[in-house]
Amino acid sequence: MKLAGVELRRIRVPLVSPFRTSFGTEIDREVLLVRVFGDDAEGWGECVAAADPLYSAEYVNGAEQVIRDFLLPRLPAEVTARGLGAAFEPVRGHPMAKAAVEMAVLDAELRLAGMSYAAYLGATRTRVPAGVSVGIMDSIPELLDAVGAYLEQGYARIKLKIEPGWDLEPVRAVRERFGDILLQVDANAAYRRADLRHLAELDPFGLLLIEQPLPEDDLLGHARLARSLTTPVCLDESITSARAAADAVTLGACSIVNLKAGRVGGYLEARRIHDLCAAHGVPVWCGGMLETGLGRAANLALAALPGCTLPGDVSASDRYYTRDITEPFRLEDGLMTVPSGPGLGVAPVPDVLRAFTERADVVRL
Ligand code: OSB
Ligand code: MG
Repeated sequence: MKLAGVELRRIRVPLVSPFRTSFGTEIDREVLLVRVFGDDAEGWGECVAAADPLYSAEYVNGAEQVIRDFLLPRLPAEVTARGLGAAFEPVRGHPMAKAAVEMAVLDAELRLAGMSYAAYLGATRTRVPAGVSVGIMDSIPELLDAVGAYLEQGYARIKLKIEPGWDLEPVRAVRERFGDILLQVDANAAYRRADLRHLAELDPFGLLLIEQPLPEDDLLGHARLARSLTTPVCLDESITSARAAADAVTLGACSIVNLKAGRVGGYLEARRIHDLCAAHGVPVWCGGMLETGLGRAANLALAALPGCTLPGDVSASDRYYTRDITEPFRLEDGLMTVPSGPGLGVAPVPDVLRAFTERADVVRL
């Protein structure tokens, strides 16, 4: 495929309510969209980097600059998604920037081929159960109201964001009120090795997993923690590549893996992690980064792979946005439908996209 240019578009989409994690609060999502185009091809990518470098080192302005100055100049004349790994390899880090370009190229390629992301990745299901990630709230009653509403809507699993000072009490309150639901927690690296005894107090609550309790680079700490907890440890931030995933599993740092394309440089690397985990009997599930409908479409394809045996953070559009930039994704009987059209199977609605756009620049190749 030959590309004529790439549009880098910055949009700002308001969230239905502030999303608070141990690393910060997001009120609206500042998103970088990547649109590649050529004679007969067009494809969309979504960069999951947030405004601030709090989840990981990447942030949206930096990702945009890396794409413009270092990734686009490395695109070969004949572009394929498969070839991008080698083309981008000399640029260290910046997986979210790389993933956004790959997502757009793969969309264009698959649209030309008439094949869906799901079919390309090897999805085996047409609908997947959806979990929901519930932010840190100001009070327990507020949390119980939010969780109750999500359960009523049909979400199959609840994930509570936790941090020191907001962990045992919210988990106990949710268990007491809602009983034997599928429940897990995500600390986004808010604890330290010295918190091992405290985290063990979560064990009696029968959680599905605890996600990323310790810092990204602390695999040894996670291995020690995993040995002393009955709650399974799942890693998110630490899993930066297929090799990191293999190392973490070999070290016993986790027994479950969160799959996120942006964190690992793209959907192709995410699928490698899926395959590797499946081969070792390690359950995986599809994580989320508050994506718009574009990233959601691709995540649903990933979530439909056979090794994704736990519900993902692939919630309906209205969990995040009053108006999504694509036609909204809906939850039906606790399930999300995996797009089946060519490429992502969805595209931005022009009027909505225009309304949310702050600026758009075209880079000619
Ligand atoms: O750690 O999984 C995370 C959102 C932004 C950054 C990191 C995370 C999250 C979520 C929300 O938990 C997942 C979603 O529903 O998109
Ligand atoms: Mg996480």
